[in-house]
Amino acid sequence: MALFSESKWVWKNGKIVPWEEATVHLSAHGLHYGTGVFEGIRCYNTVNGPAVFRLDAHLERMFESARTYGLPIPYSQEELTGAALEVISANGFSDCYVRPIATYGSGTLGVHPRNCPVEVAILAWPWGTYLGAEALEKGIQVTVSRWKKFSSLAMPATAKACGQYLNSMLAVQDAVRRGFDEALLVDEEGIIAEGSGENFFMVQNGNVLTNDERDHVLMGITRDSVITLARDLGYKVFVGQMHLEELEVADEAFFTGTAAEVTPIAALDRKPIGNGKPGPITLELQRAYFAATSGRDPKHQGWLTPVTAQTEVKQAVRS
Ligand code: PPE
Repeated sequence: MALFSESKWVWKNGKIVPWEEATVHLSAHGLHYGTGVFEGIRCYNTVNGPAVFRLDAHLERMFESARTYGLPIPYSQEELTGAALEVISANGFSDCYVRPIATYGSGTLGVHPRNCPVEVAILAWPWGTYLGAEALEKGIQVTVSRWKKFSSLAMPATAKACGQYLNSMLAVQDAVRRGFDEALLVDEEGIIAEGSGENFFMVQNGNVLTNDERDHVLMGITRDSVITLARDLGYKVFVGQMHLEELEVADEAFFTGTAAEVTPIAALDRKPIGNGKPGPITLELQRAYFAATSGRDPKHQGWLTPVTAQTEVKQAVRS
């Protein structure tokens, strides 16, 4: 559950402001047309204190999403790094979710965003398990969405842009209405794309399978971390197209995402995957992921940016 009530401070256009003052006008372009890009990042209370997981990769993707949409972010990546750390420490959080957003504000309406200022903000708030308390342990109930994943020829799925989430929203709302936890979106040919807010993996004959941008997915940073960890553990990871009929005979399946972390999928449209319990390889990868996020994996310390590094970053930006 998202706990906004515990968040007191927001970084907005270069300053830390009280939560109540972090507002935009109802005429904002981003509100009318979904014109904006954002990120979702987690800060973990690691064995060495609070640290942000893969902050650089997330901010790099945010700048790439902005370039795709021609949205100029008037800050450098170093400045946003400092800002993210600042908003976490201003709120006194150790475990939290961090949400940078850059969106067109109020200037004119009409689809072309001319004369609209770019508003940049970073929010932080405590956010527990994305898909419910038992999701990580027992796995979730997934349905194949009636809503198709949009093609990257229509909107680049590799960009994390606000308006693109209407497709995800239709899919997850429909899934929940029908009694499932999450939707799996496929393209118009029935090829698997991703969840409403997660990348998708299967395990078959001891091998790990996932897809990539050719199948209209966001190139998830958790996906990338899990591929690396799977290879560290000696698994073969195959990246390519995945069809629903392959999932029928898969031994295991799981979702990955910053919010969802590594969530086992128990069943697809009520048909159990494997024996209907989280599979051993899924659980091993989940443990490896949490070892990395908690600072217990010596090999991947580089994925963690300590929140205490904040002052150094701010000094570096100023000089
Ligand atoms: N696909 C989609 C469509 C997606 O939204 C996410 C993240 C991913 C894949 C996984 O990406 P990554 O977080 O880099 O591993 N979804 C974010 C937003 C969830 C939300 O409800 O908001 C997230 O997990 O933070």
